[in-house]
Amino acid sequence: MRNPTSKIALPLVALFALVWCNALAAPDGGRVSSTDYEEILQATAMSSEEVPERDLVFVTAGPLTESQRAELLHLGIRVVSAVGNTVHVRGPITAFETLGPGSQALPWIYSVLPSPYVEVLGDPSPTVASAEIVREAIEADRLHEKGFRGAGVNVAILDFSFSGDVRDEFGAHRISYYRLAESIDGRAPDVVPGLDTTSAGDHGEACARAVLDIAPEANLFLLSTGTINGRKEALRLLATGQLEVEGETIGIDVVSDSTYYPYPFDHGDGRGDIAQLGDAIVDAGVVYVNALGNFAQGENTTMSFFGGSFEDADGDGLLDLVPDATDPVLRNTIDLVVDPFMVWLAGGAFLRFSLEWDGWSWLVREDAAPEEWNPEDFIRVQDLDLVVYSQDEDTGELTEVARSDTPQLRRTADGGLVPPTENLQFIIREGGTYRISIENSTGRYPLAGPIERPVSVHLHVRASAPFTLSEHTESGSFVNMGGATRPIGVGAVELTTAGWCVAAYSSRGPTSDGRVKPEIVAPTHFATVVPGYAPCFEGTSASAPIVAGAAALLIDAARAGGIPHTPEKIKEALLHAATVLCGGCNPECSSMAPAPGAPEATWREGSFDTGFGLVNVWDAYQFLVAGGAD
Ligand SMILES: [Ca+2]
Ligand SMILES: [Ca+2]
Repeated sequence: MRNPTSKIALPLVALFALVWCNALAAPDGGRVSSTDYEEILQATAMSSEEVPERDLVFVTAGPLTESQRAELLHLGIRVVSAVGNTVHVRGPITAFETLGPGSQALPWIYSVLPSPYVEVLGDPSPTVASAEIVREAIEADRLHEKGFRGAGVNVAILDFSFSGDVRDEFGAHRISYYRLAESIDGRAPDVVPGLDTTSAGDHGEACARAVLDIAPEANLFLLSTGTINGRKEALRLLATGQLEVEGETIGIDVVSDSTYYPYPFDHGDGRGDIAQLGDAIVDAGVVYVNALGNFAQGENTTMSFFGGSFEDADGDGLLDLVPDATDPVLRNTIDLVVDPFMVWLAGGAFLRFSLEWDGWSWLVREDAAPEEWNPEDFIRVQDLDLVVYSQDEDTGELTEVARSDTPQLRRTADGGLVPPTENLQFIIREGGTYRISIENSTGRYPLAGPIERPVSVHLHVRASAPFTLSEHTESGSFVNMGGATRPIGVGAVELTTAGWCVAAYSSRGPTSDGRVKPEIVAPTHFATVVPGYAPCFEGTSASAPIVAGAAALLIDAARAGGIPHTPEKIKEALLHAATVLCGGCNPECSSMAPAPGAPEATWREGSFDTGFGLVNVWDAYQFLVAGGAD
């Protein structure tokens, strides 16, 4: 089979060479995906007086300037919110016409993300456990018997879909719903009481009920944050350790977060915006519990992950993703088989790819500001592009379906660097075999020359129809908050005939800098009455609130006993007391030691699939009472 990309790559060499010569030149490439662009063109062609509106997220190099805001307004695009380098915008669909493939307009926008919404974590699995079985598994019932049920502990739940059911049922203590009112002029949003009526679903409600399964008397503050900027703002607010609502100050003790945003902010090392905010929240005295993700499975799944360190040894411009394969297509691409029947049944499916590599400025050069870099520093960044093909079932021929080719080796207008990420989302009408390649475009820049290096890549794949990613990777498959240092990253265990075993999909560690993730695992696939999830709630989404509930019980007990209970103490107690699950649940113990330097390594070994083990809140309480003595 011929290599289908060699023809496509050639004309780009010249084009990017010109771009490189002028450091401030506009980027090339369709920042709006071709599927979206077709929709925009169709709307533009309509003579209808009613032009539909569209929300998009622009990723920029730095904070939005006043002149950039004015440029957008001129096009009829309003800024809903701008937080750091993500700008949530809204406008008539026709206003985005200038951002199509090949466009030179608005050069300070280097990426356009089609969906502004934060994702939830959920995926199918086996035996349904009752709330009683879950409480027994983590020994929460023993704390209940001592009268510790989370009374007076304030737990915030970050999500974007609440229905109000939990409040209606649990009236005895405080359960309050809030939403972030994103102001249209880009000001920081206010926290407003009440349900967010713009988002359907009840994922947050299922999380709330899971917290109450463990800590039935905890106060809940359910915070609806539907967009990436809403989420960043919510994290910033929580980094003060409290919420200010209508003049009232509410101190937050625990945060439970089972959401993620399908865009990477670091190389899984906890140094990006989102992870740093997670750390700041813990610094403010709050126990932060986050679901690690459901990306570790490769077969018959809707979320998967591929990662590793790759070179282009055969010199065809594509990273050798399967270095040992002799066939060039098999060596340079990985296959994604999407269930044809399910795509047919749904009349189509979306595929989403998020590629990220180790070219972040802090990983490449820490000793100089980007404006002081020399060409070799830029070479260390590397410019990768993501290309997806469909493969003909009979002939094996590949046809390019979508490409994300943001130029990374370009200084942005404000002297910054373009982050090492490529993002694609598009609709397919047919299932079957798709192939993914990662092009290394670094050599097309004259200043870069032939210098190459192995590149560590992370690729998250998400689809609305089941697929199989044959070359999937478990290691490092967590989502954006997963790399944070101080929060508690939670994996999922399911009840099986062998006991509590790690779920195949539960995202694994370690972090890119070798730290143990998950820190702990908790039951998933347990009974719920929440309509959208009944009869059972699953995924790491369901496990994180169990740990949040456990933390609430510990804080309740610690307060009653006058025991110090900083977030570090609570985390240490939970991790120290967790029940070791060697090999997931395999009786043959083979847990891996954490990398040297990991703080937990001094007192316990952790594995990269189950962390320090299954939550045991009773033993954690004993550990706290004993003053943390080993
Ligand atoms: Ca190659
Ligand atoms: Ca690129």
